[in-house]
Amino acid sequence: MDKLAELYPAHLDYVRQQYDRALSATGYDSVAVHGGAEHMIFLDDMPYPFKPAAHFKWWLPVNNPNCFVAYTPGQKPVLVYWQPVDYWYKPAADPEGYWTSLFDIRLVANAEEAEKHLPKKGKVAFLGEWAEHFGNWGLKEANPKPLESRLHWSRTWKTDYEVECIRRANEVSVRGHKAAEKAFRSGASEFEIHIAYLAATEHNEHQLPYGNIVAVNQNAAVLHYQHQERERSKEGNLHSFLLDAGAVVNGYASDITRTYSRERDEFQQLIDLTDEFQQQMANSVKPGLDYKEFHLEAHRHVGDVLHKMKFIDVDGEEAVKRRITSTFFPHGLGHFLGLQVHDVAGFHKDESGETIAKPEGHPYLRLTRLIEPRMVFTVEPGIYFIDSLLGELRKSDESKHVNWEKVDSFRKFGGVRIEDDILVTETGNENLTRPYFAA
Ligand SMILES: [Mn+2]
Repeated sequence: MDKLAELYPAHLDYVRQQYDRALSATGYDSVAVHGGAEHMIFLDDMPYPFKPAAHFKWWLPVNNPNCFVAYTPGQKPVLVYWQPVDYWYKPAADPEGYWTSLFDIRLVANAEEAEKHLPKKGKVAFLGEWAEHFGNWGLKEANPKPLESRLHWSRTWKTDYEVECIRRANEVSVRGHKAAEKAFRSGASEFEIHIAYLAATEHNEHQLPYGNIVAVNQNAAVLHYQHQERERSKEGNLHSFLLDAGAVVNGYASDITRTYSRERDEFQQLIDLTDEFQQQMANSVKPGLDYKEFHLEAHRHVGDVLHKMKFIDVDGEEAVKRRITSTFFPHGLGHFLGLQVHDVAGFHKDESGETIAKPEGHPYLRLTRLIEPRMVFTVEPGIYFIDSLLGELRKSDESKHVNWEKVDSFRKFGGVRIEDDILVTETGNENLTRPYFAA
């Protein structure tokens, strides 16, 4: 039997238990979880790519619009499965797979037919993207905050099934990363590299967990660089390549970044030093760690690398104190990963949804919690040469600590980021990404 088939029943049990607890704590008798609907482009007759809602994907791997999971504690969950009669588009195939026997499946031919399969008695909560006609169906309690924050809180701890999905998403994604590196080394354009990645991962663009960041040379200084240049760099003008790209397996994402230098030059040295402390940090992950501290530790490493490579004349500790490292490392060290690339509950203090504040001066950190087994998050430090941020540093009192000639000579490389996906175990961690690069 496939491992996912083996693991799925326990996952569904966990999801059901979490719903049982959350519904009873918030006073609901049942819930209708909507997977979402297609959205039409303004004044056009075609939809945007459909993305199922995370609430829905947590239950089962169905990627089909207008579906519902209807659940009443104590009863078998109902899947309302949309299967229209249509000769313009190919309707969804019959439900198939290891999860089908665990649902009471009702096929419906149009969205409205779904109504009669949704819970009617007692207090019914609705989770998902609201549409006006749901009001006519008698639904009204849309996305109540207390229920939502409890369910988000529960998604903190990944089941074995979820971990296996993320692991497989890593395996697929690394295939793409390897193909992309090869394309870069052969002088391909950003667009050609992007196509090589899609082919190797067998993903359509709309199936990616996020838009690929395919950044050659100084484009790597744009943190979420969103274009793909069609033109190749002229020989001698090709310096560096940063790829931040993931994959999706059964709704679960991977999120991986690698950086390459064309030559064995000083930029390669910067990559090596970043990779060294990234691995050291990733290997040190264990329960009890405070991710806020972990983020600040990364800043000290960034400072040490900048000092070692003589970009600055103060050591790591001092560079953090003077906030110099924030110019070179202006994003958070990482974030939760799961059904969403930036998964929910990164700031939760408890199930009520109260939050843990970010450290002062670090507004972009997305994870502030104490680390526990079964969490999955990224560790992704970076060092960049971003014109606008360097401009501010240059005008500041700290400018005197910077070797500007050296900094200027690195602008053409853009920057480096190394990102792995880490599972926290009882005693330490499992790196979900590295083994596939080694294979
Ligand atoms: Mn990331």
